[in-house]
Amino acid sequence: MKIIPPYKLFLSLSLLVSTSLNAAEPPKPLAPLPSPAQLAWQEDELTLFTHFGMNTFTGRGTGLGTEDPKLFNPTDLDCNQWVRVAKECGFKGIILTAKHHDGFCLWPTATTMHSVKSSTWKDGKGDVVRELSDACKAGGVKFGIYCSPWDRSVTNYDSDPPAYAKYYHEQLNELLSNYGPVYEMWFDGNKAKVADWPNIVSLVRKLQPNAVIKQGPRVDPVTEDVRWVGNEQACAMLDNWSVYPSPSTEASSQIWFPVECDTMMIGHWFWDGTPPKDLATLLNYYYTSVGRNSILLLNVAPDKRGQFSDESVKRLHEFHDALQKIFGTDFAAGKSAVASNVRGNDSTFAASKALDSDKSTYWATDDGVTNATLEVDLGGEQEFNVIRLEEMINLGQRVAEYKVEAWNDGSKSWQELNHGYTIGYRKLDRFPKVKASKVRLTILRARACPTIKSFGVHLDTVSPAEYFQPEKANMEIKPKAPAKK
Ligand code: FUL
Repeated sequence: MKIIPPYKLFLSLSLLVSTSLNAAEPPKPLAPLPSPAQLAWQEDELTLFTHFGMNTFTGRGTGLGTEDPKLFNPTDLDCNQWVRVAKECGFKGIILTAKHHDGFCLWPTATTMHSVKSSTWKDGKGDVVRELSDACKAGGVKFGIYCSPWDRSVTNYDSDPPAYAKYYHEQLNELLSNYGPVYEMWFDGNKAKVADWPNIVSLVRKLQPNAVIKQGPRVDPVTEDVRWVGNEQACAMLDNWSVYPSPSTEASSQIWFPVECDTMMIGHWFWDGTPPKDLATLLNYYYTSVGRNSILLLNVAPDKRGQFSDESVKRLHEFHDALQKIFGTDFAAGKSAVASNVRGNDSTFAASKALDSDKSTYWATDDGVTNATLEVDLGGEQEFNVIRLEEMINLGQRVAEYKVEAWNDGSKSWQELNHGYTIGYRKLDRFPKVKASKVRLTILRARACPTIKSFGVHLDTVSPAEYFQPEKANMEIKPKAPAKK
């Protein structure tokens, strides 16, 4: 038997002790926090909206409610095509307008005859909600429902709110009981006023406990999970807190209430024969939504056949390929990095953790350290025009102000690329191309010690240069207060 000399035993014991002394506790989560459903929703990043219904056939944006149900007649509905395209192009969910403002129901509801039951499509035996929910299940894409509170097909909407509330309640009951899991219940705020709204929210919670609820009418206190961005151009504010009301207010209590950005790629919500928006516009939507701590809910209106047009499919593929090209290469990945402070000097929270591909690791500072830098050596000069920052939002949203700089070899000084505020799930900062061998992130203010999951450096050669000028890159659309829907 090999005898271990006592000095070796002592050395390995003291090594054990010192490692455990250096093991720092992870930062305590900072309330408010996302629910598991809100977190999963945010991680989807890209989702599709499909406005399909009576308006597809009449060409109206807002139907009257008096349309003849026989007008609804898709010649070749193919929900599997919607799902296939969503999957191929990186969209994780599809939300269908089961009922829009005109009140025509895409499922054979027992509540009204103003539905697919009275149409010529499949001799009144069709069910679009069923076809899409089945296709989503088969294809592994999440299924969401939009059911407009405002309904122009009934006479009691304004005159008898309790009677309408009962009717609407029953419609939701059918939709949320008979079609399997629903990941997002999308309510619209447009002219929405349904008596006893809290009951509607509880019904969704009861029937689909894992769904996120998009806020429709503004009813206090807020009990929904997701709020509207305040415009239809997928443009979130640069300073975008999921903490609501924002920490800059005096609010005594706050909830996790992230922003959702919806916009249209084709059609004015419903199919109207116009061509899809160009690739540069779609990429800009991505930067101003996913790149500003939100998600992109992109409307792709199916045509009168009930399919995405060839042009739409082509554009979605181009969008997907462009994102792969831009974000598939990260010049900071795996490079060496140093931080001004590392939590407990523990390598678990080292600067390098923001440069690995592991989404569960992060750079963190000691408690109370809300001013810190992280410097990355790119290992040689690189050209880039996008910086990507991500916080570990399951521990709460923390950063309130930061700046990003590049090392200028000529002047031997740091040159500011961007001065920003919130980061959240993801922040993408665009600026005209620079060449540099080092980049530095400085956290200037935070609600508690920062937890940075990722710091990426990218080159976008697809978008036109004008989108990297400050006027476009930092464009904001102030929401009309209060947000309408
Ligand atoms: C709005 C509606 O009025 C539009 O028609 C569309 O459905 C959009 C997503 O929400 O409030």
